[in-house]
Amino acid sequence: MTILQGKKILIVGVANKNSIAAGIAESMNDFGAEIALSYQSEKLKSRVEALAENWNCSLLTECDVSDDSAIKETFKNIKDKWGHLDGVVHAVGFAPGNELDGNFVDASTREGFAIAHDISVFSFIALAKASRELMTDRSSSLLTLSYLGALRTLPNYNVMGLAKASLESSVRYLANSLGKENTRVNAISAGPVRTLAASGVKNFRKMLSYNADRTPLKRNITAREVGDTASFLCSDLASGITGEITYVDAGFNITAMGDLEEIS
Ligand code: NAD
Ligand code: 0WE
Repeated sequence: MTILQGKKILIVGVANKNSIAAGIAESMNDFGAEIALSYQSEKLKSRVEALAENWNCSLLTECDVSDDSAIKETFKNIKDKWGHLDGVVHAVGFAPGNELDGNFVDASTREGFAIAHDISVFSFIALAKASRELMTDRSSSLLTLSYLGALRTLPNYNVMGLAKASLESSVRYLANSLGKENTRVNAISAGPVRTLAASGVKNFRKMLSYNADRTPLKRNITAREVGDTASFLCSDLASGITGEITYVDAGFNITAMGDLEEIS
């Protein structure tokens, strides 16, 4: 299928083959998109280069999203190569490790809050600003990745929950702001996936099995499943959808109580 044929899309946030952004790149490549990738730092360059060979990736560039000049340079490279752009995928999230360990009130600091919101939220707005002239008036779309911790508490997610709440609000404000230029803005709220960002998290294995047991589908989701929904949302099949948070979580968010068989 070729629902993304002729679409040029920048994907920000591939670190390795397990990244959700890698599942998105793989799907978008299968659906016919032309892909540009950006990676955070020199350290990741060779790994992302090797992955890019598997996809129809014609542009690879370094971009630390906390650095305005790096963002500017990234879109200059895209403008020089392509002249325009049809989509930007933001799959970036970060808080300092000590913010995500222990009781929310004990763990929270002013600096950690600022970093989490800068890297995980403002960067999406910064990408929207910098891509604007390349995307305007050409049925383009912006997509970001959220998590249910935006709306509900869970152990240790702490300041990232606040950042995801702000990110989801940004989706609505950006959608309203850019709608008249025919740019759509959406988020996927994904269920837990074992990625680099998840690997440092205490008890992540337990969380995956807790989650799988309680979803209607009785399993966890894959990065490729997130990728396929991303392909849909960035395609013209989704031309009427903007400002929306789409759940790819095997149904976890809809339940208040699961099956009671196992409970004493
Ligand atoms: P990942 O570690 O593979 O990806 C996170 C990416 O963020 C990495 O590529 C990293 O290089 C990048 N990044 C961090 N700081 C950056 C900076 N300053 N500049 C540029 N890039 C930077 O992990 P992932 O789980 O694939 O995360 C992708 C997105 O998905 C995040 O927004 C995360 O919150 C979200 N998400 C993850 C899960 C999960 O369970 N893994 C679930 C729902 C949502
Ligand atoms: O959004 C995420 C990942 C967020 C994340 C993870 C880390 C770990 C390493 C952001 N910054 C960092 N910084 C680090 O130093 N997810 C949805 C995956 C995730 O992360 C959790 C989770 C889940 C689920 C952290 C605590 C509790 C649950």
